[in-house]
Amino acid sequence: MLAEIAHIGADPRGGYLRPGYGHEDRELREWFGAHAEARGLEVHRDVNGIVWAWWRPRGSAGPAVVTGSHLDSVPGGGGYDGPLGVASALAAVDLLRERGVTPSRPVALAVFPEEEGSRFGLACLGSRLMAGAVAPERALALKDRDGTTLAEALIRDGLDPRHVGMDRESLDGIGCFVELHVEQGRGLIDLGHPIAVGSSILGHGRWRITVDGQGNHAGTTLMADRRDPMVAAARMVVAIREVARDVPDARATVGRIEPVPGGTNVIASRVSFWLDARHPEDAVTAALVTRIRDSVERIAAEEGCRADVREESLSPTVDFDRSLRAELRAALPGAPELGSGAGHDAGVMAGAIPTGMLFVRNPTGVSHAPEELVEDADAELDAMSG
Ligand code: HGY
Ligand code: MN
Ligand code: MN
Ligand code: MN
Repeated sequence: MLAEIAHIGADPRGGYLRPGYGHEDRELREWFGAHAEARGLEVHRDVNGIVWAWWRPRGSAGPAVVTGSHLDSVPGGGGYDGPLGVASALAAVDLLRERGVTPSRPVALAVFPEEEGSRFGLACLGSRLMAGAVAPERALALKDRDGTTLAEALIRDGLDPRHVGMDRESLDGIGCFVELHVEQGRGLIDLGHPIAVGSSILGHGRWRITVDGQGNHAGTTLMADRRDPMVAAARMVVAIREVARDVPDARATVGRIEPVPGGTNVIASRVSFWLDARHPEDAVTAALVTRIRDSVERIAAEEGCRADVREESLSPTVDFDRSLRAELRAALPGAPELGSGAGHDAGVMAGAIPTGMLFVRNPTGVSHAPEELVEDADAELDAMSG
């Protein structure tokens, strides 16, 4: 199934470029919809842009069992982060039918939009809207790099921005949500097992750091006369690494930096960059960011620049539902438990309904990069059941 979408949103630099609510997204949703309809599932897209495919066997009743993931990617992302969970959800329906199992509960497959937050800057945008984890008016005002607001993107995508938001009725109809996802680290390589039950998700946040200096001419401005925000930002990025390196288990990343105006012979007037900081304990993340703020302000002053640090999102560490974890472990004898350093829609849904995760071994241990991999043998159910 994944080979069928391998051509969609290929990033010329390698990997994939599949921003949420964009045309690649639409192609991917159509792929999912066709597979779901071919299985007789009832497909619809809700007010938040989440695509649902329902299997309501005759006689089924009660809160639904939901599984699924996302299809959007980070820039240069791998082919499994998201799509593996969606393809596995479809394969799970096939397997139940092959084994003649008719679920006593309604079953739904879900595809959440803009999980990576690569377009509008807020991760898990679709699931946050559904779970009421972001105020609709704040979400609708989010802008992409072209200045398009989410509201405009929704309209272009055939959705009505006035209806986005917490979907209490849908949440009340769901008994549990389980997301299967490629493991994005080395945990299962080191444990020597094909699959793990998710135990938790690392708390994580994003901050935008804006450094203002004096734009000027590269040739006429002596070094002593410069207030160069690019130099200040570069020093800040190194300082961030130094601060995070001496806090055990902390992770701090700057993967995106944008100088303005960005001319080769121009000293920048402004440099923006984004901090992604994470730690198992939310208080430690907060302390880490405080130390980073202090370094940023000190360096800005030393470089004759001004800096602004603005929180864009903050998600607490999430522990998955204990009884669901026990059920998943029982279904997969011998499977270890693993915490996730990566965020997922399941991390947001866990705030609203009983939620769990399954992670499938990634033999490269690399993710958010083209090398991300899953071997078929590890993704087959019999491998999973040990
Ligand atoms: O950023 C994350 O951890 C996730 O892949 N969105
Ligand atoms: Mn993902
Ligand atoms: Mn991801
Ligand atoms: Mn000139």
